[in-house]
Amino acid sequence: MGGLDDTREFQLMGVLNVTPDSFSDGGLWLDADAAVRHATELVEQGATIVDVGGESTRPGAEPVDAETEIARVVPVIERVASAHPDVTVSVDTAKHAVALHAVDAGATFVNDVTAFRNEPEIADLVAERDVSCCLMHMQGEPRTMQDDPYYDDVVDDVKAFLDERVRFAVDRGVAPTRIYVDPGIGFGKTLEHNLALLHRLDEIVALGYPVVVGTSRKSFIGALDGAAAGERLPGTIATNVLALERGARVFRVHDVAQARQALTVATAVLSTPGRRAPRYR
Ligand code: HH2
Repeated sequence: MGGLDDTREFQLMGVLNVTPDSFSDGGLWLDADAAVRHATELVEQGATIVDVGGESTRPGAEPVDAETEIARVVPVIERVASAHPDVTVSVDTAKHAVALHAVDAGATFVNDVTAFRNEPEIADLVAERDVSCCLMHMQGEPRTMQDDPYYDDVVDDVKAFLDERVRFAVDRGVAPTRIYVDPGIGFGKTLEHNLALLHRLDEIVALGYPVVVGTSRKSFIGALDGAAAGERLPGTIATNVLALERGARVFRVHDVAQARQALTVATAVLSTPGRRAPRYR
């Protein structure tokens, strides 16, 4: 499977939104030529996975129909897959028809923010075509998910949810080695929920599936220091490094080159031997 190399410490999943309304890059890559050019930039900067999405999932986003989503993503996926055979092309969708056309066009990874709840037959497609998938946690649906999110214990609840969705996928025939999980930062979560998930990410890692983390430019960063979406790279990098240290494997980011440098340095430090147990006074 191109690009999904389990021997790497971390992998970068570059974000490519072919939408008019994504929260930080909406409208930039709606034109297929511009989208394909941007995919090449992401790959040159170090992305081993390019995640192509045709529907925004930002809070309050209006849903789009399958035909519109297919028209946006399929021509881009086809061209990116043929231009970059060593790269994993991912489709960010919760619709079976979109996933099917995307896989036919060369996608080998299905990133479903509903973890196969919206259209469970995506699990059968992933199983039959032996492609990889990311199962993400979300409370509610994008239009209303930020209204009043509630958990008994956000980390325990997200972990139990992901465990249940992994079982569902495996029951439908998906190979366990094809499964990635994601706590869904910003999807039906308050600032405190996002911080708890990042702080205790090792508990999600303990599920035993590679963990994907998507914090890139998200509003919880702005909630902490007032930064606008285009100014949240330092906060994104801080969360990526902390998530790496806790065992996350795949980082879904808009700014691939910068994340790669931060994670390369962090990996070098973390893999240097000789650390003594910290002493607290
Ligand atoms: N976040 C977004 C979309 N897809 N997929 C995974 N696995 N994890 C995430 O955290 C995640 C995701 C939202 O970010 P973005 O694509 O930049 O914006 P939009 O949904 O507005 O297109």
